[in-house]
Amino acid sequence: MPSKQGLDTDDPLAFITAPPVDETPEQRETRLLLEKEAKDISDSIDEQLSKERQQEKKGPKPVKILLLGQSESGKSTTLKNFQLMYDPKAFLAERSSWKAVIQLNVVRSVHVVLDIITRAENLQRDSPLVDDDLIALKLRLSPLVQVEEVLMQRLAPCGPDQSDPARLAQVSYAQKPRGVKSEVAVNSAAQWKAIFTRAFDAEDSSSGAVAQDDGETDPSVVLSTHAADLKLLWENITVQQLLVQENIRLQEAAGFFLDCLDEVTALNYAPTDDHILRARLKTLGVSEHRIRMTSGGMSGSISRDWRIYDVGGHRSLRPAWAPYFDDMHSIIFLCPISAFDQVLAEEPRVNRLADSVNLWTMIVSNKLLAKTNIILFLNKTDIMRSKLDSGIRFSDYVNSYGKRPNDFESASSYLRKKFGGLFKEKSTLPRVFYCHLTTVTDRKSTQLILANVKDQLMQVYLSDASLLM
Ligand SMILES: Nc1nc2c(ncn2[C@@H]2O[C@H](COP(=O)(O)OP(=O)(O)OP(=O)(O)O)[C@@H](O)[C@H]2O)c(=O)[nH]1
Ligand SMILES: [Mg+2]
Repeated sequence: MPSKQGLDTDDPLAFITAPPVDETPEQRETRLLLEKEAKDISDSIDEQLSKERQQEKKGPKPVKILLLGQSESGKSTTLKNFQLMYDPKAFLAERSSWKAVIQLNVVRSVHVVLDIITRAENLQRDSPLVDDDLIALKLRLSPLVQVEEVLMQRLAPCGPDQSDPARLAQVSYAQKPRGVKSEVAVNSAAQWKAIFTRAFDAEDSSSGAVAQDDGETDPSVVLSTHAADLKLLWENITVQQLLVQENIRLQEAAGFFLDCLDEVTALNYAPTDDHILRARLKTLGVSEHRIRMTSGGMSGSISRDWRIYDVGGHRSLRPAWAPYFDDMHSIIFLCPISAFDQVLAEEPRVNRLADSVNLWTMIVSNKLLAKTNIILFLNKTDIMRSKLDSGIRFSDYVNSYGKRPNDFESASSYLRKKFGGLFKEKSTLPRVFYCHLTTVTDRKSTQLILANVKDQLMQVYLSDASLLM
């Protein structure tokens, strides 16, 4: 059937791209020129992609590693360590983007403290616990709440993605348990870093063309002008008492920076590597990170492309893991052992250690992963130590621990045996159990472990003929 414009085509949408009926010879010439340019560009992109595909087919297959574990287990922090060690240039380029995340972590902690003071005020209207000085301090710090909004707006400029229940949960403050503030999450690492890098490069430039900030909402300016008050708040005895009363251990919470206010509130603050490892930004979806790894040996050095996949650990995000299982060479599974006395933020009836054990059982018994190399990181050992030292009893939460000593060595070796036992029992094919006690926010110790993991995986893959082709 001929189209509206008499085009002899079967494509019902052809008239959209067809030239106008009254086109002049000059217009036709310009159009053809533009069309040729567009085609040349498109052809060169196709050619590039095809070359890359050919290259991938010809060269050795990349080594693929999947980071798994519940939310806040330390997956993204492990990825940062890999990048810091083996792709430091990329890590350096992203330094400015992390500044905003750390600022957001700071104001979030402050927001928690301000809310606690408000609750105490409401509950104890006539009590002298919250005195006039503390109320005045709280009022002076209220502009920080606005800064939190500015930073959140920058991170998710279009607002919550209504189609994503996890993201929606992140922005809904009201549904969180008492004392727990919602967090910001990102879908694609590249996307948020691009947004922040643009914003902060503009801020650092001398043009003064800082996007939408004026002095009153610019996070760096507000934090620096309130530096003294922030310290007063964190050092305030009543605040410390209220935190104890409400059983909130902010120091152990993700993204805690109130212990280094001098550094993070400085106007020219540039995050250190250690601060970047401590920064908290929740992951949504799955992101792929490419790193070129080189391993030296007696017979010379060998290079391989590694693809590391970081996933979101929130329960609603776990169904997205399975499509990555069938061609994965190795899994690093993280269990935050310090979470033995905590519950899941998304499911307050579930103990976090029990959730990790269930996840571990599911992963090691999964048939698609029967031949996959699995490495267990029993992580957050620093917090585990301080919890046990402060008198929190492991056996109060893990009945089977019985009367064993409440110290780190006994509890960690108990957990290592439990996880190892499940691994042996549930694996459908025999394989070696690799397990490390880690604190992935500690660069030095983590680098030793990652170097070990790298060499181990390189050995495994060099002996696998299919990976060499
Ligand atoms: N003290 C301490 N903090 C840690 C350790 N590992 C990770 N963290 C912190 O815990 C927080 C959560 O770590 P992430 O790496 O973001 O956790 P994740 O597993 O990627 O979490 P999702 O993205 O929600 O799945 C961050 O603020 C980290 O700096 C650790 O061993 N010790
Ligand atoms: Mg993450």
